[in-house]
Amino acid sequence: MIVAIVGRAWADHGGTLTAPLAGAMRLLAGLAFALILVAGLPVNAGAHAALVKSSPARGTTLVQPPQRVELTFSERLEPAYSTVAVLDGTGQQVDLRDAALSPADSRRLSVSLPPLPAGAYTVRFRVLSVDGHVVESDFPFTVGARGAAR
Ligand SMILES: [Cu+2]
Repeated sequence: MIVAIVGRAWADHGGTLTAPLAGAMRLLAGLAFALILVAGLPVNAGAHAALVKSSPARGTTLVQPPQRVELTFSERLEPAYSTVAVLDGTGQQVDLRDAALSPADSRRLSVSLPPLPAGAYTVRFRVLSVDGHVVESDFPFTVGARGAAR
């Protein structure tokens, strides 16, 4: 049905094309549109746990080192299979290894930090949403030089 609608719209604009070419173009346009719809479906209808908010935010430079990293996801997470770690510039894990979901809201995952020296850090997380899908990603943040003076 969608293909038919797109095909008709295309035909309205491409009235000067010869019939076989117009048919092929109509089919291509329909296919492209259908592909876009299919590709968009998991995003629209899907229940993957997407990261919607973080503290520190992705890519920020902080003057004061953060005391913890907090992640908020779009879906509830399975506590046994959801974790977050903070790594320093050499890949060494520097958090206090107490990553846990918030008891009040299982969409929120956090881990606490010791006083971090200035430098570049990576927050790496791997979470399982209650629909059974794993999402794994990471993002950087930086602690500025004045933070190290504390
Ligand atoms: Cu999912």
